[in-house]
Amino acid sequence: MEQDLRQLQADAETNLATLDNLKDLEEIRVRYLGRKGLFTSLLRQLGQVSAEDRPRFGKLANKIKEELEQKFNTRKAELGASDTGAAGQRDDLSLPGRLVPFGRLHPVTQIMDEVCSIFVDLGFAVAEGPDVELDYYNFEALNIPLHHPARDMHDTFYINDSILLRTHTSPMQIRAMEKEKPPLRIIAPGKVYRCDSDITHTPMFQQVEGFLVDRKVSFADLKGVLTVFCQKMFDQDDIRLRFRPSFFPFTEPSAEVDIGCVICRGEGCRVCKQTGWLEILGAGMIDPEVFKMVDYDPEEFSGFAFGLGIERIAMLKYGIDDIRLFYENDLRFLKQF
Ligand code: 2NL
Repeated sequence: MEQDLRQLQADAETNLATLDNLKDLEEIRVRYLGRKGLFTSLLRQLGQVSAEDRPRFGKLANKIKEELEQKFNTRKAELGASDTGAAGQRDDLSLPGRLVPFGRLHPVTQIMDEVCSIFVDLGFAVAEGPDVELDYYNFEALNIPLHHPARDMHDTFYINDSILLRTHTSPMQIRAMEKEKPPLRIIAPGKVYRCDSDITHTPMFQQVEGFLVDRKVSFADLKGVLTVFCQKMFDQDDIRLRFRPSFFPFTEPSAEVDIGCVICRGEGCRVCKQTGWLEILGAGMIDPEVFKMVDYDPEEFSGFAFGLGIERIAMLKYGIDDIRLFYENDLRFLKQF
């Protein structure tokens, strides 16, 4: 009996050493260790062995079986590394690797992050808040009372009489002023909504507004901050800025700010419509009426505020002429950034 067991083990090991693929390995494993294999039929003969010898042979049989199983597993792992299975062919190591699809940030998000980080470097803190707002924070507190003509400019999505989708991120700035006393330097980035859609408008767009309040803040401070921002954003130290008088209900005086065209450098081109200038943001000195709404004394404090559209900056930076491209989710477009 012992002789037979050892012979079986030796045969199995010889087979194992000479085979060279997983298919043969499985065949041989079944032949020796399978339920109806050679090993099992040998064990059946254990019944004919004398009761006295049986435990010894039993133990030996178990030991040999365990050893064989171990050796099959080791060989299987060795072969597995270089075998493709069914066809019995090896991997072609010269094939190029499979590319893992790689995600990236949306171009508007990339510009948003860049804008925010420039203002953070200038000492501004970031305040975020809800897209669904109270009429009070979106309009009333910003010196735009009910029936004020400025409400028409905003094409607001109303949810009910007092709740709406914010049309700008200024509500966050009002909340910040309600909570804290000056000095304050805050930017409010986020999505805003207006019922409008054409090549320069989408119903949702993204905005960064910023404001600074302290004693003796002047229009010169506003010009300084916006100049540094434009220099960094457009990577151009000698960038030119132009302030055109304008009107916003929440600032006085107000201005629209242009930069020298970054495409033609002022020569006149399609993007700047031959003017040499590009409008990039609106700004002004915070209206005393807004200060009164948050219980700041306009005699003691002054401040500036500004707002800029992120898609507009992305369009200028990348030479895109239709804002809707950003939100059509066409991967052929998005993959370029
Ligand atoms: C634009 C113009 C602007 C502001 C936003 C503001 C906020 C507070 C008080 C006063 Cl809390 N002003 N924001 C001021 C001037 C212009 O945005 O063209 N945005 C795209």
